[in-house]
Amino acid sequence: TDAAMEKWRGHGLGQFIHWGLYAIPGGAWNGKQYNGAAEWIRSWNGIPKSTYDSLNYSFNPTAFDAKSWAKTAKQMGAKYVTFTTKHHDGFCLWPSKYTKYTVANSPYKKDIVKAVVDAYDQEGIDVILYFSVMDWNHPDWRYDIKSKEDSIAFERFKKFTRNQLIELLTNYPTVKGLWFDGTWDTSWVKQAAFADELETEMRKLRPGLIIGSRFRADENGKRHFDSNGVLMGDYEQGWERKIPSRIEDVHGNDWDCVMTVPENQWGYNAAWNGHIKTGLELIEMTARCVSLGGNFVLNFGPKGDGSIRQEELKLAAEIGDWMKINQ
Ligand code: JFZ
Repeated sequence: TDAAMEKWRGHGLGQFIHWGLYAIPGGAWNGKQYNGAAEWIRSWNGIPKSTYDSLNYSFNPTAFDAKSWAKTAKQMGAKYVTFTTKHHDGFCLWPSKYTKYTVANSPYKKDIVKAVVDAYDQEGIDVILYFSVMDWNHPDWRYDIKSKEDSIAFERFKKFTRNQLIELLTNYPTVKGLWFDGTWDTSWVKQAAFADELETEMRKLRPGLIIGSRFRADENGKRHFDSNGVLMGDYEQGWERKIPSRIEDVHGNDWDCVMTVPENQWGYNAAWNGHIKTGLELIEMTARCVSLGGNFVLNFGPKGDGSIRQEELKLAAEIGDWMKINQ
């Protein structure tokens, strides 16, 4: 892990990509544009599970071209990408053997994760896989364990999670690490011993694997430290849409800051909310993060058809021009 982290530390700028079924409605439902995070639309808009879950039958991104995504990242100067293999809705962009809710059961059929990994590999850009433990589609997911049935279900869910992670690391052996999400609920927080075991298993399978600190979390989703205050995981994932002010704030840990272009939207939303960051602001944020020893990871939310919106392409080009004269 030391050599792997040495490389990771030098990346400076990364790209985040949030892409999944939520990109199809793009923040709108029944003709009403919703101003919140598009990837949460099912939850915020009270869309019935069965209605949302059948979006897989509409997933056919005809403009998806992983090579052009990777070229955009390269042109921007990104040294790594963090890509959503499965967000909270549970839809898998790879043909997982452990659920039917995958790209294999969409009109598109093909393995998106493989296309992304291959294209970025070809550009020499490291790939980190985003994985949400929380899974709104899976019948065994529980926010809390209140009964015997719940605990039996959650035992199955742990196996399912373990199987999917081992599957990802086996199918895509070139990926460098995992960026975790959806671990803040009590059912998962209570699984410390299981997380220890799984971490050992993953590290054995993939020596040098980089595991983000959000693999563990408390109920606020904010803490990823052991009882001695030592960071659990190879880097601190807590810097979300904020940048530390002083070097003391990072307590000597490695960290990355993930950032949205609008206020707080990750998946594609046709209507961006709040202040829309400019190229100059994003360049300044990159410089601030690097000067404090962290990596800055700028989020992109491709459209339902797989294309990247013009505004994001323009920002990538602006940042890229600046990166070119600074490396
Ligand atoms: C999570 C997701 O819910 C969101 O959709 C997006 O993927 C983002 C990158 O991660 O949101 C979080 C998770 C944790 C915190 C804040 C937002 N946190 O620890 O402060």
